[in-house]
Amino acid sequence: MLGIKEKLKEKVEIQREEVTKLLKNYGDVKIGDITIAQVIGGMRGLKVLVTDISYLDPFEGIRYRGYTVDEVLEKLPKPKGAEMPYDEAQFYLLMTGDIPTEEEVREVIDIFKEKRKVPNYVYRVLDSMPREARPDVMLAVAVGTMQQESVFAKAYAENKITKQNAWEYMFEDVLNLLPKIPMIAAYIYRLKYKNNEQIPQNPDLDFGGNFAYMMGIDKPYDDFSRLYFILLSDHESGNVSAHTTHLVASAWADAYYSLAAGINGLSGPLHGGATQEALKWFQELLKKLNKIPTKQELEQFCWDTLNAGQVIPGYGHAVLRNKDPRFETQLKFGEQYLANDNLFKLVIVAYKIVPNILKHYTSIKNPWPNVDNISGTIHSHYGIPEDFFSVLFDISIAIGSLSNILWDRALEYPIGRPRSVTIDQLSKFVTNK
Ligand code: NMX
Ligand code: MLT
Repeated sequence: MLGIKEKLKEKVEIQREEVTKLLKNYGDVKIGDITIAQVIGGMRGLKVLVTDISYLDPFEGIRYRGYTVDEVLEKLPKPKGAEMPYDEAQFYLLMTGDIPTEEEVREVIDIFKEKRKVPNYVYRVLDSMPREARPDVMLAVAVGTMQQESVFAKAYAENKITKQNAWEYMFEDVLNLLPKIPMIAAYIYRLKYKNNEQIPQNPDLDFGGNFAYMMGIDKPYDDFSRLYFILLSDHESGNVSAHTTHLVASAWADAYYSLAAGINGLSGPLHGGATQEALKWFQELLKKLNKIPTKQELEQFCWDTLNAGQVIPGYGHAVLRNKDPRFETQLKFGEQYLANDNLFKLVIVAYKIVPNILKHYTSIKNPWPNVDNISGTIHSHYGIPEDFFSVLFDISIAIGSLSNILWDRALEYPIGRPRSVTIDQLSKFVTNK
């Protein structure tokens, strides 16, 4: 068996040749045009990023390295007795493009276990932060604090890095950093919400299983953790958090700086924060009526939200134009384990009604529930407070974003640097047409 590093070496060589060929022979070929609406509209629809980690088809949904969500869940190896695959297997898939064998995933599990011990100074920094600090801020601080561990930064300072070998140092950083993220997240959870009563790691457990164990939450939360970390690991690297991580790394910042930036990028209510907002919206509705609403009551609540000039959180998407398979997969999990949960019942009722309300607005391009619509309900079912939700999303994006920046270095992508225009220039451009 080839180890993950040797396998990557082989694949990097092949992809480098492909990129060189494309640049050399077809560098001038146009793959699209830019409109003023796209320039003003957050680059919506513009294909200006390149990644093989995942691809988002607007109608079919996400494919990780070519595999649909269902295929990934079916094909990746699972821990004994578990319903969901190893997150380590998803990492292997995103990194190499191959579904790992049991032996191949075992190598990653062993590396992750060996590297998951968090330096003590990180805990000291976290302990000294105000208890009011948001948990995702604490996670970003913890990751930033560990920057001094970066093998890439050290090698750069010693003039050891070349364009060709940069990815190997990045690889070391990625393997050192990723396994620590769920450990730190669970520590923050217990510190903030469980009176700092920490649960030591269980060396027998995998990435997702050990996270659930350290959180102190019983089965099937281990399987939900594994599932959630897979589902949100990447979305064609174009979402704010993944894109931020990539952009920061493009200036040859190391994995620690880059991921800390991505964690901050996830926080906004239109992105990772939407999980919290969606749950709040459902809770408010339930509190107001004290029962599952009728169709009319739910419709009225939607109109009240929209007429107040607010978005209905958990619906819509910047790219997807159909139902999100990541929503559907969590729905299936909910049907199995949350059938008696009132909030979950509300998610199902809303699924049938809210899209029809949103369809009244022709400007809304996707009226369907997105991934964040349901995750908060499941997190809260397991007792997790709302402001911790983005930390859970952060653990997921770490898997995809770190795979991405490894490949960015491997394929020698340059620093990201788009050009800008002024409004005046745009106006003149139109007048001169
Ligand atoms: N409720 C009300 N209005 C909406 C919604 C919604 N759920 N979704 C889109 N719109 C509005 C949007 O604000 C825009 O209004 P205006 O023309 O006045 O500026 C119009 O519909 C067109 O927006 P779209 O082109 O359909 O969506 P866009 O790509 O701009 O934004 C989101 C995508 C996801 C930011 C947007 O759908 C939204 O704000 N949804 C609610 C928040 C949310 O659930 N975010 C989570 C996204 C997933 N994630 O994991 O990050
Ligand atoms: C995500 O997975 O981060 C969200 O669906 C947002 C996006 O892809 O734009």
